[in-house]
Parts: sequence; structure tokens; C-alpha cells
Amino acid sequence: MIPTNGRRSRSHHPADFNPTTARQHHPDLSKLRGWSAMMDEAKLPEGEWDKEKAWALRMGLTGSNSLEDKSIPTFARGELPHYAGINTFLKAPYAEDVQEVGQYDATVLGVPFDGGTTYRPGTRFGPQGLRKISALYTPYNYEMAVDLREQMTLCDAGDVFTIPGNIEKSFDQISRACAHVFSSGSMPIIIGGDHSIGYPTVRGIAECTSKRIGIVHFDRHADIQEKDLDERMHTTPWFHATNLPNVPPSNLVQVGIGGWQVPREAVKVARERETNIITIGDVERLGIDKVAEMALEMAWKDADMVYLSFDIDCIDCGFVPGTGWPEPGGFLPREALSLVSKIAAEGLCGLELVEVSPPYDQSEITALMGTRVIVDVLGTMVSHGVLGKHKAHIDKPVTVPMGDFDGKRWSNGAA
Ligand SMILES: [Mn+2]
Repeated sequence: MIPTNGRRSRSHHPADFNPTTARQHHPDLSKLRGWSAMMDEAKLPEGEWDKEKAWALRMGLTGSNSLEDKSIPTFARGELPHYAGINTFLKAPYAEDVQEVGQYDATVLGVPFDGGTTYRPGTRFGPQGLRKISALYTPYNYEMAVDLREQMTLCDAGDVFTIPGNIEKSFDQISRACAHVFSSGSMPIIIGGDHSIGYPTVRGIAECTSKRIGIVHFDRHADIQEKDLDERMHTTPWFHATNLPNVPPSNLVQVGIGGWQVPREAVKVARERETNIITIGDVERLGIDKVAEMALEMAWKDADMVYLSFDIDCIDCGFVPGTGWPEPGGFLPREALSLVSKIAAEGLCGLELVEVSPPYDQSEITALMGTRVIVDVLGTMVSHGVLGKHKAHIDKPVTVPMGDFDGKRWSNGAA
């Protein structure tokens, strides 16, 4: 039984209701999401939160005698307080031993690499920037009526060891890490890093399956030329990704493209390969719902799973100043969040959030927007029951052996 708190009665006209004299702006509250979300909260479990609080007391000692709330430990552990702690993404458990990621529905993987940047650097600090500001979120979303802590398992595996100044070695490290996470069955959530990582992330996933992968790519830029400044930079990921045998360009959907920063070289490749470009003007004319429908149709056509690559610069640069190539005229935040949720609702095999550059950020708003995209995607996938749907298509498991390291992880003493 859901407590209605007497509010449902407002939707029923009382006997003395007179439509001619009654004021008309008292809505039927039961038609508002504000009301139904309030009711839906009562249906969510909270056992994991109880477990986390018990764990925090065990890990951080019970609190001082003077505290009335006996769930508060002496040392900050777990979600609370939001301003304290050693931050993982969303304060998820740190999977220090990456052999354990398969125990989680999804794994956050930082890729601190900006060696593919052709203008503003700094995205190597993106993973740290997102983790830091992600601490202000709770795992619960009121409007969606989801609680990620209760309804899914998430870990943060830390960062890939990238090699500054060597793009190709970094790509190899990134592909290996992504293949490890993906083949474990956990959905990789990759935090960049510049957009050059789009190629090695998809390559790592693609090698774990014989099935066909579609890509939905949010960006102001097309990112599909072969080389830039003689290397595979952040302007080139989709040229190389769509060369992979199971990642055909016909399943690449590029949304939000436009402005004065799309190189002609990229347009030529997009034309030759017949990728699908939906400009920001198209979005304006057709509307979010129609664009979502079209993008899903093209990305999923004969494909078995879809990967989402979200460049934060697809949002108008007034909202995301901390990025590598700012371009005015992009999505408004509510449009981008709405569209990305509609894409995620059909299921994803992986997500990357790239091009957040904290050194250029103001008040962490760009990192906050990036965090929001990730949690909205997760919340949508949980509420639509599609998290893990892609697992059925992992048919080429990759073994990433532990190697010969067998010593202690930490020692202050003599060897
Ligand atoms: Mn871009």
C-alpha cells in the first residue's frame, strides 16, 4: 500500500465543487510526475543503503558518544559526507584488483590521455575532475524513481596507465583495458581523455565479439578523418573504428554536428563511407523525439549492440567551457540529457564520456555536466531494464592474464 497522504483526493471533485466559481489552477496532482515520483520512491528498496551504513561503521569506527545519529562513523566512509572522502566515481567501490570487475554490472574506467589533442590540452585530468564533482550526487534520481545503489552494482577500476607522448602505445593500453572489462561481462563506462580514445575503446570491445556494433556519437565535430597533423588524433577515431570488420560505418550515427570546426577532410570520409550525420539544425527542426527515433533506427539496423560516445562539446560551450575545442550553438543541456536518455533506453554495450578538460573549466560545471550524462544513462538503463542486455553477444572472451607479479602490493619494511 502506497501512502497517498490524502493527496489523491484532490483529483476527485468534492460534492460541493462548483466549476464556475472554482479557481482553475489547482491541477490534478496525480497527473504530475512530481506526484507519481513521490509515490514511486516508496517502491524502491533501501537494503543496500542500510548495508553501506553498517559497513561504514565497521570500516570507520562508530562515532563519538555525543552524536545522536549512531549511523555516523568516526572516519568518513561510503557516500557521506559528500565533501569528504577519497573519491571514486559516485563513491562506487574501488576495484583495485581489476580481476574483480566482472562482479559488477558496470565498471568506471578512467582514461587520462590528451596526447591526441590538437588545441586545448588538459583532458588527462578529466577522470579526476569527473570523480571529484561526482561526489555531490546521490545514487537516487527522483524523477526517474531509480536508486542506482539499490538496483545495480557499480565499481570504479581507476585509470588506464596511458603513456604521455605516445599515442599508439596508449591506444594499446586502452584497448586491452576495455577488452578486459567488457569480456568480464561488466559494462565499461569510460571517462576520457580526449576523443582519440574512441578508436581504442571500440577496438577493445569489438575484439570480444563476432557480432555487429553500432555507434551513436554526440559531438559538434565529425571526428572521422584518417589523420590529423600526421597522427591518429582526437579528430580521427571513427575513421579507424569503422575500419574494424564488425563496426560498419552505416551503423555510425553522428548527432549534433555543425558549426565552423568540421574539417572538409572529415566530410569527404563521411560521404564516402555513408555514415549518418544529424546536425544540430536537424535536431532543432525535427525535435528530440524524432531524432532519437531516427538515430536508434540507423544505429541498430542489423546491429546486435550499440556503443555511445559522448563528446561533452556537443553541448553549447556556454555550459561546458572546460573542453578541448569549444563551439557555440550546440545542444542545450536539457536537450542533450533528454536525447541521450532516449538512446540509452534501448540498451548500450558501453559508454564513453570524453573531452572534459578541468584546467579550462569554471566552477567544475563541465565536469558536472559530464557526470550528469553518465548517471542519466545509467538511471535510464536501470529503469528500462536494459543494463547487461548486451552480454549475450560476448562470444569471443579475451583472457588478460595477471602476469607474473606475485609480490606484496604495499610494504614499508625491508624487502
Ligand atoms: Mn568534439
